[in-house]
Amino acid sequence: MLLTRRHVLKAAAASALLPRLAAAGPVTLTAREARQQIAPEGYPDTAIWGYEGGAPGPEIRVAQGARLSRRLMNELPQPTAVHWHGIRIDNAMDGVPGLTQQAVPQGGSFDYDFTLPDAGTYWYHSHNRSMEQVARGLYGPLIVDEPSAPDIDGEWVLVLDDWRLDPETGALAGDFDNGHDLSHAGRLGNLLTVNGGFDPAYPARQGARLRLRLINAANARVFELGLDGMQGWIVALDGMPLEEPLPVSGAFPLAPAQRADLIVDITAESGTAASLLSIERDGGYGLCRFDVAGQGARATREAPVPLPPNPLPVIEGLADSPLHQMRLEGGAMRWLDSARLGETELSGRELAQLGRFWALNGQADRPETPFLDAARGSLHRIAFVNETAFDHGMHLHGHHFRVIAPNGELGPWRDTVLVARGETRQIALVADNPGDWLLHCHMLGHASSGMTSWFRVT
Ligand SMILES: [Cu+2]
Repeated sequence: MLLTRRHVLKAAAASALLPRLAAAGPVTLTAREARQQIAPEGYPDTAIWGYEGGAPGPEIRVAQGARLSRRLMNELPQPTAVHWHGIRIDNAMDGVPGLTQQAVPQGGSFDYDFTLPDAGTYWYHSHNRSMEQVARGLYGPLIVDEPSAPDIDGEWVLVLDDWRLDPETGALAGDFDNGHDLSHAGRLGNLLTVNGGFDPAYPARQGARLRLRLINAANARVFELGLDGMQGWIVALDGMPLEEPLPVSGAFPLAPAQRADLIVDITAESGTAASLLSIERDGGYGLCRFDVAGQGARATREAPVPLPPNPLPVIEGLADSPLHQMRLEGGAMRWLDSARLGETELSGRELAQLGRFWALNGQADRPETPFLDAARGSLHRIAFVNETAFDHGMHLHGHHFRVIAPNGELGPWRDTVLVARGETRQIALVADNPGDWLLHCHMLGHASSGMTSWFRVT
């Protein structure tokens, strides 16, 4: 083709437009390798994988009801995908490779675009080889603001994690799928962090009322949390407001993937520190601290009012709803006799050689047919029967559910329920979000070695 002056002019005009088009393009979320000071100052830094090169990745904050749009760019040496944990999301945006999308190859991209129906504290994380990719740092906070904010003086998003580091080199231990971790409690770290660092400090005033948004991003650790130098209330769990704020007294658990929103009043005096504590058998360890300088409000305040409720479904006729049992089986000390892998029944020994240590209802991988095939809008009870010697945090995608208390009353809305060893926990689920949804243990090594199933809503 001959280039005419008209063609040249058109090309020039197009190139002049390019910078503007690029600037107006989608907001990216790049998953890439980076280095970060995870261990205390004086120790070497650590090679991580992070969104925008940070662990946690950038805080994404949107208004309730708004759309979120992000182009995932994969600069990792592995395929990846992003799951938006706790969001009652359009199924195609849920980020589960092999179920809702293909994993994004190295150098590839994927456009996520969805609305956020509920206010609250959520998070995003890798859902491909998650036991490795989340341990390497691929997670970040996702905050959805209420139309009217609670009466507070400040707010901190606190992402909790534990890391398994070599103290000499700062390197992350690379044994992500070692059989001992998989068959026991999962990968537990030797360094506890908040927002990707050791014992970070935040400023505060005595008497200040703060909102703390706690997110457990650890692979397997159930944090037992306590407060020192502040008194507070739990006002939301897994993003969803409690009907009445629950005063914090003593320790409260936060299982992997769970969130808790606290409203706290700083009681520590100016010149001292208040702390978020990890309660262990031999005492409490500070996870992060609030250096108190100066005085805020003097008067003791009344308990906070509940956060505005989210548009969750109504649960009626629970006693008449079908009850589905899911047995949690296997692991160390209760080794599987046998379980199915695909259509094949294998012995526990054969499964262990294949890195499978757990099963859900006798199936040691995600089955062909769904655990539950629900009509849209129908109400179901699921009983998680934990026959193992370990705790498991069971997570449903695309939905929140209500925990059913032993006395039959409906408890808080959650997306992840901790089922202690030997315990049975029932939940009530309104299956109102169409699609194929994962149901799995959020101890990520357990999920990859047998504890993954799914349900369908049509
Ligand atoms: Cu588990």
